[in-house]
Amino acid sequence: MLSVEKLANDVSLPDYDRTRLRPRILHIGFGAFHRAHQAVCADRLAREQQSDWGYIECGINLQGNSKLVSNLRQQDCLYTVTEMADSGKTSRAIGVICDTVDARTDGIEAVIEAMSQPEIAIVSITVTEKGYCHHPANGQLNLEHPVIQHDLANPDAPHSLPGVILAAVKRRRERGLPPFSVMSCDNMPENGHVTRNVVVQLAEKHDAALADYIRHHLTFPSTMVDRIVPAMTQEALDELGETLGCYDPVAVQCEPFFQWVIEDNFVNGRPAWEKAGAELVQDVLPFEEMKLRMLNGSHSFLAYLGYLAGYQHISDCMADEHFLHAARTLMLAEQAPTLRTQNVDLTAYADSLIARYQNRAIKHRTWQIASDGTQKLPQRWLDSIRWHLAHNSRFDLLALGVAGWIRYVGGVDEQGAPVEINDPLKETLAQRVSESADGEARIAALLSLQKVFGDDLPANAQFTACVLHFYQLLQQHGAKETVKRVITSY
Ligand code: NAI
Ligand code: CS2
Repeated sequence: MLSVEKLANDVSLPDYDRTRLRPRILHIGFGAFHRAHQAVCADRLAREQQSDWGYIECGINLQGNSKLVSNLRQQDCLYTVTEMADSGKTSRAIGVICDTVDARTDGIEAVIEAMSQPEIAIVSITVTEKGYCHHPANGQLNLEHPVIQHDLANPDAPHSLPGVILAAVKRRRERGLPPFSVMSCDNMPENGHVTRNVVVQLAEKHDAALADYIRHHLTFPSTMVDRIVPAMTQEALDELGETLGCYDPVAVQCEPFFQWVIEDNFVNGRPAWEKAGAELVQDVLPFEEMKLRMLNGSHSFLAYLGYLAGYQHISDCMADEHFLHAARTLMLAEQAPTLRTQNVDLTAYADSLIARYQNRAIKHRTWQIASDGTQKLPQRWLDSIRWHLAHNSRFDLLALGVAGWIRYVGGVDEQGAPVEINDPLKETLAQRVSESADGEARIAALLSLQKVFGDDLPANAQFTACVLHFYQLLQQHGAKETVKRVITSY
């Protein structure tokens, strides 16, 4: 456990009076990313601007484990963040967490009650794309989702993110408390709109007046978030313990880079995030699209092709000149032209992304990024492919990415070993794979996943032929050689 007395001298400690903090933001999803991103920003504000904005950390995932939150409680809500550069590490202890509440240990009622405290002005979220229970292809609430079905039957004891938010809004309204702003920090385009959609659509099923209240009184600012924060492993925690001076089970490691662009649309106040490195803007969409397509799009390409090629980490992919060249070409030739972003030097942006991927101190597993592909592909690749089809331009690398994903979810790697697929549609994927012969039939079976590819892409002969072509190259030559051939003849 972390103990301040044992921490090494070079770990920077919160130098502010933690008792002054007010729990005004409730954050849902105490994952690695939140710990290294939004919480660090709030900690900087408390240190440098005497901000009193503190966090209540909240877990609602009944399938997850509550170990992190219980560990955090045992160490006085303190934990460390270590920035990893090739040139060295910098660690700081984060002190902005005032309290925690977890549905698994405290019950969902305690969660709703915490969200209904008068002081809560913002509910922020990092629950991964799948936590929103929406159709990734169109952003609408998935009413057939088992947790949504549960919440429709049990609105006062919900299990889903939209259900929990709705129950809290209802209670606050009944008590005459001011509404809060709901801020998604997950990697989705127009993440605020997606969140608003799922909450309002669920509300409509119960109570039209409540849905109307949400439309008029709550805001759902969108954000673009960026910092590479790999999942911690036991090995990384043990190693880090040596540097920190004591073992911190809640510790995270991240790259030095930090970016946060926030739509300035809050109903009940907000911290002065702009004083700690964030940008407050009117329209986040151009920033989100740029990041999702250039960064996340190339990440997913490297994840599937890199995994198949035997590269464990993104930095290993970067040591292969053909993978590096393919990632940069994907960004600049196939993603950049599709963007609405203005006044940004996209070549410089691409080069900065490659430099970040080359950071060998960050062990970002291709397998981790490959997870939840059905939730990620639409915004990372498929909208760009639609753009190219409409503009009659080239999308070879995007199609190679789709072919790589199909090989990956086929469940067997190039050495014949099983691939551990992590995806909310894992059963559906496995069924389609087992019921189709490898090759054209497999491609058709997977592309017909309407929730991911829509109706248009599987019906487009140019798209399916392109994916088939690259799939066959992967079958014949393997991922390493295919990427080399495709990029050398590009
Ligand atoms: P993580 O796995 O460490 O944490 C995910 C959190 O979401 C956990 O607290 C988990 O309990 C909760 N969760 C998962 N499924 C849920 C569900 N169905 N309902 C409610 N809660 C659920 O992942 P991490 O690294 O914190 O990333 C989370 C998200 O943050 C990503 O999916 C992405 O959208 C965003 N992000 C992550 C970055 C990174 O480098 N790790 C960078 C930029 C954005
Ligand atoms: C990654 C992202 O896991 C993934 O899918 O592409 O988490 C990526 O590391 C972040 O978006 C960087 O900000």
